[in-house]
Amino acid sequence: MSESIEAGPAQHRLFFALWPDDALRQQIERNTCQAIKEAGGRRIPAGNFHVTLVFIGEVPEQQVAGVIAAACEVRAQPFALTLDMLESWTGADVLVYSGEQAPPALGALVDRLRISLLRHQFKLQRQTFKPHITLVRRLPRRLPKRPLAALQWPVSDFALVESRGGPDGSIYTVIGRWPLA
Ligand code: 3AM
Repeated sequence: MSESIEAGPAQHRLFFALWPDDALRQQIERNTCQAIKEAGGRRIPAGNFHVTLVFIGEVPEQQVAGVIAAACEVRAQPFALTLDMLESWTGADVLVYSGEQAPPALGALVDRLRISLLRHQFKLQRQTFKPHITLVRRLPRRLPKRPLAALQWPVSDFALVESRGGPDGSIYTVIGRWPLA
């Protein structure tokens, strides 16, 4: 058997996300650093902070263009996202910075991404969407939900991101960004 058959086609683990700029990343760090210290567990590096919109999963190399085409067809309005709560989610054992009020335009963006991916023949898992940034994984104990300093995020685009496993956790690469207008 040849090497290429044994290795199989290259796969890309992809998801759509809101991707903060450096100033927002610093603000997220400032707003959450005390809570993260108290929580323990494995902290997510600030460079990896994001809000997942749709998790797509493993996509063969030759189908990545289809994901990009699906993104290009999405039209959605810019919106303001507020994150203002700290909560731990059992099962996933994560600590997250979340928003109680998801703006309707954010829900519409998620729906349109899902619909566009389905039109391009991508199968998606059912996912309930609640906007959040994961701060800590392998949380050692559940923490009571509480308000946190609010982050006001003016969202003007969305990103397609590739996730690869690294020795110290996930390594994310932004493959493309699309403006909201
Ligand atoms: O943005 P968060 O941290 O909520 O947990 C993974 C991360 O979510 C999630 O996709 C985001 C980027 O990696 N993820 C990973 N595997 C997943 C799966 N099989 C998954 N979400 C759903 N199903």
